[in-house]
Parts: sequence; structure tokens; C-alpha cells
Amino acid sequence: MPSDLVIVYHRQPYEEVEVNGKIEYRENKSPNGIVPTLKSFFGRFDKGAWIAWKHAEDPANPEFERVIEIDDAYGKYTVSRLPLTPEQVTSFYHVSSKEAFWPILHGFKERYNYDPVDWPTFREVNWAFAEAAAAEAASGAVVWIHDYNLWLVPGYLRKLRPDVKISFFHHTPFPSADIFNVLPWRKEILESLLACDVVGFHIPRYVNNFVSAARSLLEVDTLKREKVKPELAAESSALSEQSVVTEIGYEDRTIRLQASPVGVDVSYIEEVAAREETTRKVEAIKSELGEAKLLLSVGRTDYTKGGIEQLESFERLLEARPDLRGKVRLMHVSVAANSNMTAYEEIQQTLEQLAGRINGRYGSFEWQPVALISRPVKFTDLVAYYRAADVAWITPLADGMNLVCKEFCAARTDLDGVLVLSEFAGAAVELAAAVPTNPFSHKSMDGAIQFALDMEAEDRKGRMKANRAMVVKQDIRFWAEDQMQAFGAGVLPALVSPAA
Ligand code: GDG
Repeated sequence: MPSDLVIVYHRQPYEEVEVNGKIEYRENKSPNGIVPTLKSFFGRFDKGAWIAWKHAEDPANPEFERVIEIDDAYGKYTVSRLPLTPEQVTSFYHVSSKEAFWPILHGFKERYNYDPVDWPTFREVNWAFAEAAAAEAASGAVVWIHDYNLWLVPGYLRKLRPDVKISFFHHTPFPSADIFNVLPWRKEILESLLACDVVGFHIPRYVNNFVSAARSLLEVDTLKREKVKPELAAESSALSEQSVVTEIGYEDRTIRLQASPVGVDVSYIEEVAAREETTRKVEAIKSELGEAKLLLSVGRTDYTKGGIEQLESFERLLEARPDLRGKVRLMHVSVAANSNMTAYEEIQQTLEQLAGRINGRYGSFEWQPVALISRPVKFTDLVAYYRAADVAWITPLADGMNLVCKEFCAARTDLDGVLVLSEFAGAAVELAAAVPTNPFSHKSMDGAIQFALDMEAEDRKGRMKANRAMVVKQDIRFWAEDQMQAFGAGVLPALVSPAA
């Protein structure tokens, strides 16, 4: 049976678990993240489909287990898994996506690695995704494609299935033409995106950047421009925009552009925060800390996340403020998502060196200033650390949105804790009451963390109240509704909670 909603996302929507020699498909253990939210959309349509890739088990026979049926808490849907050979995975994912597109999207021209990109393989893999989506989509279905590694899918799909509605959401920043046009395939990518009905980004800046890139190469007309909604217009943010383009025309088509920030599952996080076991864990963390304040940083190991800049600032803090020695601890959770990639291994090594140096210079038998955690922490434990932290220190150099800062605010139903947030995280345009910091400036980094540590209780409460109000309002369900409206699907039944 053809599907009314086809989600095209590189990751599979479940985990494969072997039980007594048989493969079973289970929901991803981590309740955070975007996958459960995307699955919850299936509850609104008669039939859903998901297109992802998997490592080919037998590269000589790549059709192995291509389409499977899933029946989980979200309903029934099929999952098409495109088996990629090891060479395709390296080329499509590790090289084209991570070494060429990722640095450009985040504005790191100097890290861009052009030479190894094998464009025919990138096209081939995107074509396979488009074909699989075309095979599953009912007449007039919504096909919802996620992220830059599938940039060419809309163009191919439009040719295969002119009848479907195509929507594309970018989870990363989108750079201005000056940076985007470093990519030699810029025109092909933009033409593909212009085959969509809707192109979505987190914030107005990325929308306007996309328009600047499109206009630099193609005859694109701005059809509609609107004032930015107040909830996306924090004045102090380096990413603020006053107005945003909401509709463009290209050839005979109208493309709707959307600034829609992804939120977090506030009700689930609040429920975890209220659990007795969480309270016990928070008490244990606090008793371990004694008098010391906890600074918390959580993110993937990636040069965009500003981990190095943060540890350097922490070292300067301990140097400049002898009164804080023994009185603060930094828990820096930095988990590698992409193993075996030189750029990420280098960052990991630098983080380890810096943490070792700080602990060696300032630590004692009783007090270790930095706890560098490289292994994933259970999400429920993470919520306990959010609750126990005096400061969440989130310092990306560039970040599409950043969900960690929102999770921190969601967990702080006690209205305490200070959020120090980089001006270059998309979330900064929403969270106007955070302490802003510029990770490119020592003065700003060092000033912000000291300001946060010295902040009075009343100020902390006022800021957390304002930030929480924003996080609660613009949660994951708000984003889901926004997306639905963009599809033109009208009023739909309530979402199935990922926590159910
Ligand atoms: C991309 C964009 C955009 C982290 N460590 C652990 C752990 N996490 C979880 C956090 C959070 C998620 O991972 C990270 O979300 P971010 O938004 O910070 O970052 P990206 O992975 O870079 O995601 C980003 C996002 O897409 C959504 O559109 O915001 O800008 O780059 O949920 O909690 N979770 C657990 N253990 C860990 O150690 N369980």
C-alpha cells in the first residue's frame, strides 16, 4: 500500500537487536533526539514510510532485507533500507558530507576538503534515496527529506514524481553565498532544493542566507518577505534578522521558506526530572561536589562545538581567579559520533591534552577541576546533571540550533541554574535571557563565565523563568505543528508522545 507520508532520513528509525539468533527491531533507546518525533508524524497519516541506509551485509547481494514492516508505539510503517557498500558509505557520508559540506555549512572554509569528494557516488546514493521514496509515495503524498547529505533528492524526486509535495528540512546552519559558493556543485544543489514546495531551516538568518546563495546563481524572485516573529528576534544575538523571506519564485514554481526552530520534548524531560531516582542522583552529585559549583558542557566531539575554546577559557579562569580553585568543577561531556575520522580524532586528542594540563596544573588529590567524559551518558543521568549544574556552558562556534541548552532549561523546573550560550548557536535567537558569549573572543568567554558564576539568585531565577517559558512554548510539538502547517495538511490529531 502506498504511503501518504514518506520520511527520508539517513538514520534508521529503530535499533536492530539480536535475540536468540533472530533480529528484532526495537525503538532507539535514547528518547531524546529527532527520530521519535519524526516517527510520531506517522500517527497522523493512514500509512507511513521511512527511507534510510544501512551497511550492506553482503555487498555482493545488496538487495538483502531491503524493505521491512515495523509495528511499534507509533503505528505501522515500512522502512526501506538502502544497503550501501563500505566504499559508498565512506564516499557519501564520511567524505562528501562530513569533510566537504559540514565545514562549509558551519563557515569553516579552511577545513573544507574538496579533493577526495567523489561526486558521482554522492549523486548515485541520492538517486537511490529518491527512487525508494518515489516507490513508496501515494499520489499527492508528502515527502519530507532531512539534511544536507540528501541535498540532491528533491531534484531527482521531482522528475520521478511531479505529483508529490516535497519538503526539506536543514538541521545545520546555512551559510551566505560567500561561503556556500565554495562548493563546486553549488548550482546543482540549489537547483535541487528549488524543486521543493517547502524548504525549512531553524532560524531566519539561515533562510535569508539560502536566498542569497540562490539569487547569486539563479534567477530567483523574492515573492514575500515578513517581519521576524518576536520569539525569533533576540536583540543581543549575532544571528538576529529583522525580516525574513517567506516565499520565492523560481521558473514556474513558488517555494515556501520556513524558519522553524526544533524544540525538545519538555514534558518528557520534566517527567524524568521529577522522578525520585533523579532526585537521588542529583543529591549524590551535589554531595560529591561539596562546596564546589558544577559547570556542565554536553555535545558531540566536533570542531564546531567549541570544546577547545571552552577548556582554554576554563584554564584562564583558574589562573585569573585563585579564589575559585577547589570551588568549581567542569564536567565536559564530549562524545564522538564519527569514529575513524582524522578531524574528530584530532579534536579528541586536543581535548584530552587540555583537560590533562588543567588537572595537572591546578588539581590536587582531593579536587580535579575537569572531568572529561568521552563515553555517552544515559539520558536520564544527563537530566540529573542538568538539575545539579550551577551553570550550563554551551559554546559552539557554529550550531544549527543546539538542543542541549533547551534540554537544560526544560530540566530546571526549580528555576535555578545559569545558561551561558554562544551567540552562534541558532537557539540564541530564542533564548534572549541566556548570558551571551562569543567563543571567538577570550574577553567575552572569560567575562561570561565569571558573570554567570557570580550571579545573584534573583537574577538567576528571572533569567531561567524567561528562558524556560520560551523552551516550553516552542517545544518539539510546536515544531511538529509548524511543519504540519507548512505541508498544508490542516488540523491533525494529537502527536503520540515519544515517551509513551
Ligand atoms: C544537529 C545540529 C541541531 C549528547 N551527548 C549525550 C547525549 N547527547 C544528546 C543531547 C542532545 C543531542 O545529543 C545533541 O543535540 P544538538 O542539537 O546539540 O546537536 P547535533 O547532534 O549536532 O544535531 C544541531 C540538531 O541537529 C537538531 O536539529 O540542534 O544544531 O548540528 O539531545 O542530549 N545524549 C545522551 N548521552 C550523551 O552523552 N543520552
